[in-house]
Amino acid sequence: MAGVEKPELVTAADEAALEVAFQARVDAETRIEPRDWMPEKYRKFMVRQISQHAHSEYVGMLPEGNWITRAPTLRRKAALLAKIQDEAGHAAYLYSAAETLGTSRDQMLEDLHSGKAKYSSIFNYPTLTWADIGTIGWLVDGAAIVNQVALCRTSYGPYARAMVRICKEESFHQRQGFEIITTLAHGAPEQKAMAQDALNRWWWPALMMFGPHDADSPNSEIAFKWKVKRQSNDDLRQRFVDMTVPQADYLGLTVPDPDLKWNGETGQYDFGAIDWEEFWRVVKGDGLCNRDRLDARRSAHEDGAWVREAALAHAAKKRATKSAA
Ligand code: FAQ
Repeated sequence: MAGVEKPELVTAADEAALEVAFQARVDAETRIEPRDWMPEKYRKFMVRQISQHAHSEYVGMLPEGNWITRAPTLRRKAALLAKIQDEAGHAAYLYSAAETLGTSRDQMLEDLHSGKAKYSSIFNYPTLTWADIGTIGWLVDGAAIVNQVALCRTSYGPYARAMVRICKEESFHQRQGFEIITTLAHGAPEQKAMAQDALNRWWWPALMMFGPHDADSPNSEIAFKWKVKRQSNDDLRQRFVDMTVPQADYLGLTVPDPDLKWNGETGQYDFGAIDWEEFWRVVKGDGLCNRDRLDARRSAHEDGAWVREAALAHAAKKRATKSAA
């Protein structure tokens, strides 16, 4: 099916017809591409979600970056470095995908640094021990995969394609985390206690990554209509719980939820209430590490100004040499 390109002059009637054609394309599972006509609301919605996602990958390097110098072996250090570098790559693909919608990287970074833009709540929790690094791979990347596999079929082409590659890399991240946690959980009693303590602190924040309950999720209705979302926040959260509890059992660790129990009728785990007050506090900037994370990103941006200037000067010089030739 050919793309619906924007005509030069658009009347209100044209606009309504274009919107109908746009929705028909979405309903027919045809990907929306950057040069296709799209409603302004769709464009803004995608910039919001993709840029928040990019910021999450970008800020998400910080909790793990904290442990590069303290990784227990050279092998662990090499794997952690590679993982963190992958997260930088994910941010880069996602910023590029958002740029195809007409925003700029400078604008997105300004919104992040000013505190205007959101990023995932999970990255506002501290990494206190090496077990936290294993737990981030196991739970945080594990939750990210559950959410992002669904996004590989999202309606905006550049975002969906970025997600395919990101998911492949996230599954390596999940396995490296699970391997760290397996080693600790099957190690000395002190190591097992570290693994349990990390699970105690990261379990509930990991469940919060999926966002508010469906009934309190203002973006979901339109996200389903535009096939940005394919599965609801609660359905994905449930899938994550069902997948992760048997892994904790295998490790001999206890999920910190007294209400967690298998429900033979639904074929799923029932689990306890999430502390939504904590969730919103963290989302609104008052988590344990929100200020540190933004300060670290702002100073990295300022310290890197000379690299950006040098790269631009080099590109300008190359262009000038090419046009003179
Ligand atoms: N944290 O109406 P909904 C990763 C906001 S990547 C902060 O349900 P929606 C990889 C939401 O933005 C992790 N804010 O929203 C990695 C909205 O506010 P707005 C990031 C949250 O968009 C691993 C408001 O609440 N993944 O981890 C959160 O339909 C290890 C109402 O919520 C993505 O970004 C939250 N947890 O559903 C990196 C995936 N939840 O914008 C390093 C793409 C909700 O109206 C190390 N995003 N909010 O002002 C999505 O799938 C969706 O945006 C959801 C939220 C599911 C996150």
